[in-house]
Amino acid sequence: MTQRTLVLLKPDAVRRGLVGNVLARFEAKGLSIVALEHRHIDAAMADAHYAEHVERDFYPPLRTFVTSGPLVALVLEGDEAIEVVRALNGATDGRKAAPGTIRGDLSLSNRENLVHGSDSPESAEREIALWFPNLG
Ligand code: RTP
Ligand code: MG
Repeated sequence: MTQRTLVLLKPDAVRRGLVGNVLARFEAKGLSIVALEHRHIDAAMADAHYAEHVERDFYPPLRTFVTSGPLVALVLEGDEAIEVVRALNGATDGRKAAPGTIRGDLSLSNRENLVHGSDSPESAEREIALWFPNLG
């Protein structure tokens, strides 16, 4: 089933010059970019995006990280896009993520792990509406 999912190329991806590398992986897989924006978010936007995590111990440094510089937000579309993107991203902790995945190949951190991908159809709908309210 064709799905849309919200992806973030987090500030570490922009700082490290890995935007092209990561986008190329998604495109090569066959996913289509249907929206894309370079953006530096504030704490309120970080809190809205990570609403499920705001009370967690790991959230304050995560907020600092995601607001530390510009990121690239995009919507990808394709067959089973939500699950496919999370498989390409790899496990959350870059030190444990499998080689061949974005995090497994390019990240050595549990926080600065380059990418975000929506984790369910409900999350994708909420996150796409939050980041791209004008997307039809
Ligand atoms: P994401 O939401 O970014 O796609 O990543 P995920 O589903 O694999 O991981 P999630 O559990 O949703 O955590 C969101 C982001 O928080 C940071 N994190 N830090 N213990 C920690 O220090 C810790 N745990 C998670 C990561 O940046 C993770 O992607
Ligand atoms: Mg998550």
